[in-house]
Amino acid sequence: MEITASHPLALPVGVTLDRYIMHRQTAFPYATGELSQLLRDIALAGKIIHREVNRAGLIDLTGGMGVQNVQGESQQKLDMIANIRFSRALKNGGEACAIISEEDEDIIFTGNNNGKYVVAIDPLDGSSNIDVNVSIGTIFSIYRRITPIGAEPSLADFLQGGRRQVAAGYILYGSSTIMVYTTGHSANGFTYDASLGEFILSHPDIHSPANGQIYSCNDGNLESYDEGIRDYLNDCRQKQYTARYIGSLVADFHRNLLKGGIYLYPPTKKSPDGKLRLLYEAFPLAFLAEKAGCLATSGHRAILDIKPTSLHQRTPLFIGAPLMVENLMGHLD
Ligand code: AFP
Repeated sequence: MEITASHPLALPVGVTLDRYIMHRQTAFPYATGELSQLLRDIALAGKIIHREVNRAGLIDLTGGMGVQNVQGESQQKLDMIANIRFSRALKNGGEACAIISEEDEDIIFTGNNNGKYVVAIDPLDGSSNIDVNVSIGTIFSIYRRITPIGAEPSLADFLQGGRRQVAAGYILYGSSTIMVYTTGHSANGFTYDASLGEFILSHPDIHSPANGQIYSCNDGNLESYDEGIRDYLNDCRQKQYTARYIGSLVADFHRNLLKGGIYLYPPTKKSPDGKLRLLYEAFPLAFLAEKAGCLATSGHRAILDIKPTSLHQRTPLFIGAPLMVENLMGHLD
């Protein structure tokens, strides 16, 4: 067989996440490399979760723990494992002085009081999909601490507001595993090549379409949505848009980001403040979304303009293609 220059075997492997992070760091002369290392720690934990998710059915990792997390949701075995993996990676790394997680009520102090950063994380989102081989994800958000280095970090470090994030992103464990993140400039995606053990740059400088034809929401909640939302959804149906809802925020968001669409989780009777968490779901995705040309709103204000008041605060979330979000806003009071 002749291997030509354009044959897949002859093509370069591409840029690894490590190399990309290092390259980006050199663009900032005063960068110390700590944020870069923190991102690498997150990627490493992501590789481990990729492994656990892929063999979950083989080693009794599916199913619930028989307990509820701080959100009152039933905790899955993989939820707990992902939480341990990420906490351990961040503690061992040394760059993060504190973490908050969907799975823990209080701030987790890493013991690294000289660390410059705090991390808010949803270690495994969409966990009700684990047992049925449907895509799930990790969402993370990073802030530079505002408490003095060396002191014990505090709640204030986490309640700075979404626009103060220095990096945010997600890892989607889907038909392939992909890490998408931004440090406030472009949004870039790295697909995991398990045979090499590397994330490889596959989606450079993501720009989402300005408009789209996909809408994603839990239709079963329709009766409990406000009239404006129902109106908008009716409009989508009349235009014969495509309805797609996985029930894993990361997966729904990622598809819409690439193809053009809107994700909606409005207030419902059961969750009048919305279901999703501001600090480790809405903020990081909104930060990333804005870098990729999308919009994110609670229906009242841009998600990134919400002033956070507590660690596990919830918010309604409407996020996606700017023209679709603007059209939705036109239906709200
Ligand atoms: P779980 O982690 O409990 O499955 O929740 C997932 C999630 O936070 C988000 O990923 C989904 O988009 C949303 O909840 C689904 O909620 P509904 O089941 O109420 O539609």
